[in-house]
Amino acid sequence: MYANALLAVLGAAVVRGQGAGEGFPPPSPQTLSTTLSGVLPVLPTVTPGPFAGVETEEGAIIDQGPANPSFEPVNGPATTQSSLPAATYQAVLPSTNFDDGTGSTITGAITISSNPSTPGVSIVVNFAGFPNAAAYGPFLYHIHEFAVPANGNCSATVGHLDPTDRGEYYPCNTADLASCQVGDLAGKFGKITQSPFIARFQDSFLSTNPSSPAFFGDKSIVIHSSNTTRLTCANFQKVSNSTGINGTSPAQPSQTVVPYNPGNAAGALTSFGAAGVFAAIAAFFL
Ligand SMILES: [Cu+2]
Repeated sequence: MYANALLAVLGAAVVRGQGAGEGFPPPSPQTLSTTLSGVLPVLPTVTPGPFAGVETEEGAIIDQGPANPSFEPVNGPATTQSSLPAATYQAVLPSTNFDDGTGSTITGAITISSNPSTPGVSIVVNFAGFPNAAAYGPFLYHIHEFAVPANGNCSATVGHLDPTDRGEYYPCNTADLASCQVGDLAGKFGKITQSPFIARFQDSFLSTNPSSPAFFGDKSIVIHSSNTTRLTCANFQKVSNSTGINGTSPAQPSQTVVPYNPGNAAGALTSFGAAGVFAAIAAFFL
């Protein structure tokens, strides 16, 4: 009942949000200086110096290069993660978007859990409330290198989780996921083109081991518009010491969206209560 009520409210919000977004141009690109951007969206071995000749917007590259299937990361392909510690992490989007210029608020959560049966992790994405896809999409989402600070500044998360030092000039080659940026979820699994967006993926290269360079648990998720404007972001929080989203259950999770209070994710999880969080997570996978 509770979940259904939430969905009804959410559905209404989605309709209103899409209506509000129609007819409005995307937010004006905000090109940051290299010193403010603090990210290296270039090929370190190809482009001399950080950002040389590369246009960036809020710390992310705007125009990617052409497909280059033979390109390999500077540090070699990503390492397949096995024998990971049992853990589930979740990033719950805040109730207010970082950039609300689209007139729609993206809500929901991404949950990532270690996988005892196959290498890597299981990823369940459950987002809703995207603005009009024709105007602002398709949407990108990545695991970024740093956590969101208390003021909610998504730009402070800097660039993508990229332990192999691939950079993001060349698009991810989906035929060779080990060559992609580890944090480039949109590149590996596809951009978001529908709302709600509910999906489940297996990823071999993310780690729940805090000592691994591919550890994501102290990092963040960032959702961008098609021009890479950062629309919203949230920090991953450990919600369980078990592999909560494994098994043979159907790939399609429910559309439950975890309630969220303004502020940082830690505060929301505390106020929501551990039992509620676990119930919500369970609802994801039923
Ligand atoms: Cu990103």
